[in-house]
Amino acid sequence: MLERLRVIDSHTGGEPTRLVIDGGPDFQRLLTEGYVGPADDIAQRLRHVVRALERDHEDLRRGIICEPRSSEHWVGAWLLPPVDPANLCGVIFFNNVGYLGMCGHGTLGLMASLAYLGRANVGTYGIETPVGVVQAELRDAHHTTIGNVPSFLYRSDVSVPLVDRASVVGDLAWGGNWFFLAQAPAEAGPLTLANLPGLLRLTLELQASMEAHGITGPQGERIDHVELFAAGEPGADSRNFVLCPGGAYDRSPCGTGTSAKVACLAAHGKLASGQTWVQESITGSRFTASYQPLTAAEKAPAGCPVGMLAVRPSITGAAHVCGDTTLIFDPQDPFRAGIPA
Ligand code: PYC
Repeated sequence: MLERLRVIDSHTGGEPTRLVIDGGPDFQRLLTEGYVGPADDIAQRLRHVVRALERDHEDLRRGIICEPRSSEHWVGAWLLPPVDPANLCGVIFFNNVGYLGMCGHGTLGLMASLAYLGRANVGTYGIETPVGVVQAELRDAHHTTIGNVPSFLYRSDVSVPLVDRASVVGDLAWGGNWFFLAQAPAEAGPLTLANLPGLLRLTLELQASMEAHGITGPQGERIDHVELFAAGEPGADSRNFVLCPGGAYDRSPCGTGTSAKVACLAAHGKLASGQTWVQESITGSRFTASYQPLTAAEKAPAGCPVGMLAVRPSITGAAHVCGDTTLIFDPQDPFRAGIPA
């Protein structure tokens, strides 16, 4: 029998998101079946769903996001019913190689898609993710401000060795995903689309080198995003190039990457609380970011070094719906589960 999934496609500053709104796994069941943790631990319940998806639904993930229905540049998003009815929904983001903790551009795309569907009006909503509940303030049909999960600098002055050229020194930080952040070395050339092959070569080597040298997060987490910085065009504080886990680069300034960036700036004393930071992407699209320190009542996130300032980043950006489609999965289709990598 043909399986059908309705998806809403959007892009956020050029970076695409495919939101699955109908069809696929029974998430109400996956949220409860086999779950033994505390009922009100929303992030843990969504991580439980991620494990079930990894165990039983890899074909669907690959089929939705890989060729021939999509490509490695896309981020997918499963729309879930909320665990806490006070929140608008849950969302689990994925890409060509697996699942993400959070996704900033994807959350902006989610809100534009829900506005398009008439499921969200201007206002502020809780969105449940596997790394915590984020706040999303829909400002109009396209613009949203995200109050992201607490973010922090984990280690600074980390040297990542490269073959045949000087090591790159930078920060390891959490912004809802793990990042290595560094000033782009001069020999990398400019952060421009014309220089993509060189930027991809360098960042892929940095990603592989961290893996080979055991450079990880505090619990051995893979540092799967690499973010290089250079001066921005007028009006932007900085321009970035972000390599994603599956080898694609982010066309947007990367919401979790910009969160990690403001956490590093805060920890280095280079950005005051409430001060804005305009982050430009390699395509020229922009997010406006700022942060607030956690309140005394808020717990520092797991893995945050003792004494390190953890902050709550806000990211504002725009997304546009660009497709409203039904995907078809035919059991007789040899590439039903995508073209194998
Ligand atoms: O915007 O957080 C983000 C993101 C992560 C991977 C691609 N985009």
